[in-house]
Amino acid sequence: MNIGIVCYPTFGGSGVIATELAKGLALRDHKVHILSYARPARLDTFQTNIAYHEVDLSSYPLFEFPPYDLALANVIVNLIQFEKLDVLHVHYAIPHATSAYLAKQILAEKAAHVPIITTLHGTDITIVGSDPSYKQVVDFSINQSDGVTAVSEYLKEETYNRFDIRKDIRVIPNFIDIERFKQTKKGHFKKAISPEGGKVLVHVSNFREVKRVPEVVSVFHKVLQNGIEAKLLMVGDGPDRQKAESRCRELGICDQVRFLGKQEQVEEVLSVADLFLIPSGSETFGLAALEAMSCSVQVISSNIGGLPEVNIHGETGYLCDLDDIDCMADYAVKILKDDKLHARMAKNARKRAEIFELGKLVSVYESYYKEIAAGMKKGQ
Ligand code: GMT
Repeated sequence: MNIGIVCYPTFGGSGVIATELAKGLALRDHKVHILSYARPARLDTFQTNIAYHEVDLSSYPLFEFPPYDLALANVIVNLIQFEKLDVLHVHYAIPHATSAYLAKQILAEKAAHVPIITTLHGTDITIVGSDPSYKQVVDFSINQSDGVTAVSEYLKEETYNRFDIRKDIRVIPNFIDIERFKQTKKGHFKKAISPEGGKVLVHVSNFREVKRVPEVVSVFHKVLQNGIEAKLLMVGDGPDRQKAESRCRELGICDQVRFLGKQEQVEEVLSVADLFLIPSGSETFGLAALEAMSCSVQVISSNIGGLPEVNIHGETGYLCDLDDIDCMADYAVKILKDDKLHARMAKNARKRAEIFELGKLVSVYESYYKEIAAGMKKGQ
């Protein structure tokens, strides 16, 4: 098939999933076109069958905010017309589903019909999408898509609860490249981080408020108070980094916390981790948790959103109520103090991650594209 994929280029989960899906489809001989305003972080090497189309925003003195939605719609129209796409798959509803709808209307005049599939990822529904500034448009654009998928059962239900959706939403969970994300021997790195041989705790996110990064530091502080020698690696960057650094200073534990910034090879950091912390206040799936689990790292998370569909309490780690720092620290200590439990949960985490193996879910998306395309042909 000739497939168009629209996504954000940043380190956020939706961009990662869209790019990995593109790579997986390209390996199966589909021709994939990725559309974004910058080269996606995970599109780091040349791959036959993948073309990248940058949406160019020409500036004009009148525009304080150049209309990206229109520029994107324009690129979509060109691609469908000249590259003869069989399907257009947009990741994250805002503004991608709306640009796709606009392109569809323009193309209808030219009698070109291409199925449009929207994958809902998270904050496009739970935070930004539900904001009154966007809600009506998001609602409309989702309903205008030919196929709609959500990355978890939780997100599907939230979408029905928050919007007036008349479409059937298919749950297709996020996935992981288990060959890339696996524990590798990184003894020298572990020694550099923790020369005295203590435990290494890791957090990875884009440091937005929902990620609760200061709380990660608080959980870690309590772990130290329990007499566990440990270091905390904070991977990523974003608006709440200062707050997290301040929390370290307030608690007097700056020497034990390292802020590594954005990392391309997260799997290398995860390979030295003894525990992963993700106390998010909103998480529709928790791709970062899945990446950790695939590297055989146990997860301590909040029990909100889609996290319980990924991290299984008592098996792959533990889940606690939102902001219950004591609970998260107690479970962290429990795992870190018990080698047998630690080893069992590491194995379980990897096993659970294998359920979300990339190849299986690329096949599910392939079938879904065909199903939606066939449905459209029937309806014509
Ligand atoms: O909100 C983010 O962290 C970024 C966002 C995205 O769409 O880029 O992440 C959401 O989608 C990810 C991939 O499907 C999910 O794994 C994350 O749980 C989800 N984030 C939130 O719901 C906060």
